[in-house]
Amino acid sequence: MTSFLTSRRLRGGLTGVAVAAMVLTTAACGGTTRGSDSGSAGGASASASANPSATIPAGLSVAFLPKQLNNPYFSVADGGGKQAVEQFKGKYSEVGPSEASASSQVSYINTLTQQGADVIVTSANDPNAICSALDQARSGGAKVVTFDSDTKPDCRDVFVNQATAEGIAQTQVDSMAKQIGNAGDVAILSATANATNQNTWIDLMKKYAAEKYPDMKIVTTVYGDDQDEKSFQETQGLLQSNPNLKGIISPTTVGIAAAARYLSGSAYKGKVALTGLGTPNQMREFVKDGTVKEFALWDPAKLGYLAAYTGAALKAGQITGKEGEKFTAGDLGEYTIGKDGVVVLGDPQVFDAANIDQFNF
Ligand code: RAM
Repeated sequence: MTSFLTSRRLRGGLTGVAVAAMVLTTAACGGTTRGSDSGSAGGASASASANPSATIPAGLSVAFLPKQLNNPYFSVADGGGKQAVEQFKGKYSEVGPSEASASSQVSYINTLTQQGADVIVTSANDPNAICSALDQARSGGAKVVTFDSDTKPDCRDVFVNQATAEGIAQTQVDSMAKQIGNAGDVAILSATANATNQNTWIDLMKKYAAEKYPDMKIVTTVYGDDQDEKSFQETQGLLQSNPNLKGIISPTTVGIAAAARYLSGSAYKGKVALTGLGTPNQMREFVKDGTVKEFALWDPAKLGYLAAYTGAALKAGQITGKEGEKFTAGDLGEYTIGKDGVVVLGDPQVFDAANIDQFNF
């Protein structure tokens, strides 16, 4: 099977050597927790593996439970998980709600517990709302990995973070500052009001902007609930009620795509800056038509892939979730558990007109 490391990112007529070199480069940039580069995942250096030689048993059932189905970001992320589960010969499934509301995931967790799932990989819509359901799943023997958006740390075994929260926040604020000359009113268009990841990034963006760019003011935050139409309307509302707005930061793939669509068909196109977190495939047309200069993300498929391998390593007894433990995540190589049971995938990637066509997700 062709690895997504080569099939998704590295296209065109590259030689085997070039591909190998680029994969190594990608790995070096992407794995802040790999090998001797303990990076920002907590800086653990001691090897404390539970039983690193334990093998992943065939037939592990691994269920992905995203914030919501019908979000292209999670389709790609869960697809990466599926690829990993097929590699280690497990049984993959994906279940989830159609809306990303706080308690919408509870009934799915309860069903997975009844079915005896070995591993549950979930992006939490709320830090607390699914905790008692996850406790029951874990009492029944399931290992719980959060990815993308965490619960409270004691509700899961490991959180697979896409990048450090600080890195994600700073990338977006720096991008906006650069585009508006470090000054002016900026609004945030978020996803749901309870989402752990969104709220962590928003807090850090506000702090970082206040310290680094005192003339740039984050004046308001609105919520599109990761629904396309609501996000579109919230963008329209922001522009109407904030006539001096210089820019919008949308740290959600659904929000930024809807905001870009609104801006591109309005008089604000090219006048109000938009940045945040988006998928290249959803944002390509808006970069090409000049609505958006740059935005960021990580490879969601790699995030899902790493999360699946993390769950398998937990269930196999290779790791327990303690800082310093190491495990191998298939084609992505070795990772180390950092502080508070967090594994970090890598650095965010910035996309612009010069590089966007190199990415297909
Ligand atoms: C949306 C979701 C997800 C977030 C991405 C960037 O798809 O809110 O949780 O990580 O955007």
